[in-house]
Amino acid sequence: MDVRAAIALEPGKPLIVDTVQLEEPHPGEVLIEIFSTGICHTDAYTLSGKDPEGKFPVILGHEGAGIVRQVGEGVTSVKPGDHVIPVYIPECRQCVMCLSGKTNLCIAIRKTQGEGLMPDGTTRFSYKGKPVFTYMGCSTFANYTVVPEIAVAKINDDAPFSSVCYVGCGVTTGVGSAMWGAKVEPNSTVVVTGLGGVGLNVIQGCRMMGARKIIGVDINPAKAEMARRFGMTDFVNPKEIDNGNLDALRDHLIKMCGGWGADYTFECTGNTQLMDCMLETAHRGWGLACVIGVAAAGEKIGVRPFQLITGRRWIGTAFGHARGRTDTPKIVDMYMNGQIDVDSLITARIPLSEINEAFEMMKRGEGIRTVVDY
Ligand code: NAD
Ligand code: AHE
Ligand code: ZN
Repeated sequence: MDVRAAIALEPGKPLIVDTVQLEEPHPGEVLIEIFSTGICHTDAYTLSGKDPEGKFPVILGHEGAGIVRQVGEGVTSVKPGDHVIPVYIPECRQCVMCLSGKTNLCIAIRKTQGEGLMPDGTTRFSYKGKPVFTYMGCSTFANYTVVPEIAVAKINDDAPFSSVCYVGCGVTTGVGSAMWGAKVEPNSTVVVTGLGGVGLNVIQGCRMMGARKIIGVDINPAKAEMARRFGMTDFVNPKEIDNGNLDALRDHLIKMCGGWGADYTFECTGNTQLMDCMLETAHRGWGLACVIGVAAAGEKIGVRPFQLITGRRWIGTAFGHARGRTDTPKIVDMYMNGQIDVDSLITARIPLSEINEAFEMMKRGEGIRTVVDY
């Protein structure tokens, strides 16, 4: 069938909005009509050419919501008409990762997904007769997409697509990191670097868990107002602390947390120097530093091991530790019950034809999340 899509033909170039061809779902796959998709910083990262798994031409996008229109042979968990979110971390419930109960990082189709292919090693999209790769198993910058059944989360039928598409990545990553990743305790102190689409959700997650002091750190002071609305108690602009010297920033943050550091830190920019700084800002004896931001291949983090010997702990999280099919609908329900605010963070809604301008806005630091409504 013909579908409308934004195609990334090559790295670093604007997307082409055009008609592409989509094949029917193969066995074990699901055709979804996508009604809305958010634009996450990770889409911009892959488009930049720095992602070692970036394959081109590709249809990016991994923050979508829509309705199942057709299912391939053998599909039993969803049916046409179901409202769903495609998830980039699937949940097969059979692999060693899923069965461990210790991680959300299902391994069933990770290899082909990273190669931009469906589990059977082929592609479903094509453009001008040539195959187009799938992105993170989702490719939501198209008004129809085909995804494996194990990557389809069924959600509340009443949830508005234009809001809950964002649950497909940023909301769940942020809120889940506080709730399921770090398991923030009541009355704790927290530092969050990067007050964007993910960091602000970390902040609302930490507030929900009862943190008493939440320090937000961003080089863009325009982000502070929204962060305060979401629970930030103090704002620090690193540029104003000894001209951006990160040792000085660390000492400043440690002092703000009472002298021994923060109970929890969350790094949401992808800057590796800040990741080191956030480990060193964690409390002596027990502080937990959580890496969320994505850094390019070849970039490294490193601190003096003494920092770990003296009780600081380093973890990372993908999709906020959320199990794709089990936990995504729970975050949608939290939104529907009014426990979390998603709408205030969606600062622009646009048609697909304006998608390149949305990437430019992200680069300029304007707004928080942009959603494309098909
Ligand atoms: P965003 O563009 O909305 O926000 C990034 C924020 O970081 C901006 O406010 C920017 O001003 C700030 N920033 C950039 N450099 C900074 C610096 N040196 N010091 C302080 N602040 C700085 O991006 P987002 O969508 O919130 O994504 C944030 C990061 O999280 C990206 O690296 C993205 O790839 C990653 N991510 C990871 C996961 C995961 O599962 N681990 C999920 C989603 C996104
Ligand atoms: N191909 C990238 C992977 C980057 C990465 O870590 N992605 C996160 C999700 S970011 C969503 O916005 C993730 O899920 N990681 C777990 C996984 O298995 O990829 C790179 O840099 O190599
Ligand atoms: Zn994302």
